[in-house]
Amino acid sequence: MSGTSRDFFIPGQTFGLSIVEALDTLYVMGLDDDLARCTRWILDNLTFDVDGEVQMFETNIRLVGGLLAGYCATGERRMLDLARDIADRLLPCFTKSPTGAPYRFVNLRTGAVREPKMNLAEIGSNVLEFGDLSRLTGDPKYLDASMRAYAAVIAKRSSLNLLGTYFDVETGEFTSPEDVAPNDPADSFYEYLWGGWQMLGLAQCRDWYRMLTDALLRYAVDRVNGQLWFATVDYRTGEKIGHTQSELAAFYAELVAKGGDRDVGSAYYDAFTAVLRKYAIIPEGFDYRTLDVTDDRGNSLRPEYVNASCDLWFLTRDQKYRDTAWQYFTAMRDHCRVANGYTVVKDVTTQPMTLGDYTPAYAFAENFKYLYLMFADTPRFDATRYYMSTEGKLLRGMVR
Ligand code: DMJ
Repeated sequence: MSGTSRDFFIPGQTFGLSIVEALDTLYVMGLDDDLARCTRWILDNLTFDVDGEVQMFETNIRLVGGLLAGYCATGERRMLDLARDIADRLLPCFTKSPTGAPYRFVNLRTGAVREPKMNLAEIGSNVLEFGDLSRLTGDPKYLDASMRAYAAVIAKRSSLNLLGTYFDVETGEFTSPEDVAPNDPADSFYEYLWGGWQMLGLAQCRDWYRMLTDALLRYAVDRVNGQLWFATVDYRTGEKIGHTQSELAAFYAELVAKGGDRDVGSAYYDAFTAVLRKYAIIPEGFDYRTLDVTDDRGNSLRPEYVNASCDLWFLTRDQKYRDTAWQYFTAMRDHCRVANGYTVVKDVTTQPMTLGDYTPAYAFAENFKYLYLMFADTPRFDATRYYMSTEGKLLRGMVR
C-alpha cells in the first residue's frame, strides 16, 4: 500500500528475501529476464556473515530452501554454496542442544543459540532442505541433524501415539498437553515426515508418518454438520478439548491424501471450501462448529488452501480442485489487489475488507506458483515427479 519495504529477519539487514523466495517461481513462469536480474543481485550482494540473530525454522524454509530451488532453476553453483553456508550457520541450533531438537534462534556469526521452548513445526520442518543439502554436498551432517531432532520428539509420544505441540529442547519434554495437529504450530512436522519418504526415500520417516497419522485420524477427526475437521486433543488421553481451526491447517487436505487417505483429504478440503464460500477469503481462525471467526479475523495472504488445491489437482485430476482454486484466485484479486501488487487482509468480515500494508515473501514462493502450475501446463514442470517444500520450493520436478 505504501510502496515501502521492511526486512523480515534482522531490521536493517537485507537478505533479499523476496528475491530468494521468487527464484524457482520466476523459472517455471518463464520470466527469464527477472530471474537473471535476481541471480545477479544474489551473486553481487548476498552474504550471511552477519552479527545478528535469526529464527532457524524461517531461515531454513525460506533461505536454504529458496537457494536450493534457485540452484535447481539456474544451475548457479554459488547458490548451492550459499545454501550450505547458511545451513552451517543454523547447525549450532541442533548441535548445541542436549536432546538434538533445535533451539529456536541463532546468531549467524557467533553461533550463540537461544530459546529452548519450541514447537513441532519448527523442530521438524528441515529434513527436506537438510536432506537435499546432504545429497548435493555428500555431507551427511545436515540429514543426521534433522533425523535426531525428529527422534527426540517422537520418542516422547504418548501410549496413543499422539504428540504434544510445545517441546522444551533442553528437558526433552512436552510443556503442555494439547495436540493441535494438523493446525499450526504442528503442521509441517507431519508434512516433512511424508516428504522425507517421498523425496529422500527414508523408510523411517514413512513409518513415523503412518504411526502418527493413524493416531490423529483415530482421535482428532471431528465430523460436524456433514464436514470433517480436526479437534485439538489431549495427547495423553485423546480427549477432544478444542474446536478452533486455523487457515494454516488447510494444506493438510493434500498431505493426508498423498499419504493414502484420499477420502479424508477430499472431505477436509470440502470443509475449507465451505469457509471460502462463506467469507470469500478464509479467516486465520474460526470455530469449526459454527464457522464463526475467532479474534484472528484477518488473512495474511495465506497460501495453504491453494497449496491443497494444487497438489490435489495433480494427484486426482478432479476438476473441483481447479474450479475452487479459480474461486480462491478471483477472491484474492477482488479483495487483496492494490496498486503495487497484493496485500494482507486485517478483517475479512468487513465490507469492503479491511486491508493491511504487507506482502509476505512467501506469496512469491507459494500462492502465485501453485495457481500458475495448475493452469499453465508449462514444460518446465514435471507433474509426475515433483516435490515441493512447505514453503512451495520446487526441490524436485523442475525441467531444465
Ligand atoms: C509459509 O511460510 C509456510 O507455508 C509455512 O509452512 C507456514 N506459514 C507460511 C505461509 O502461511
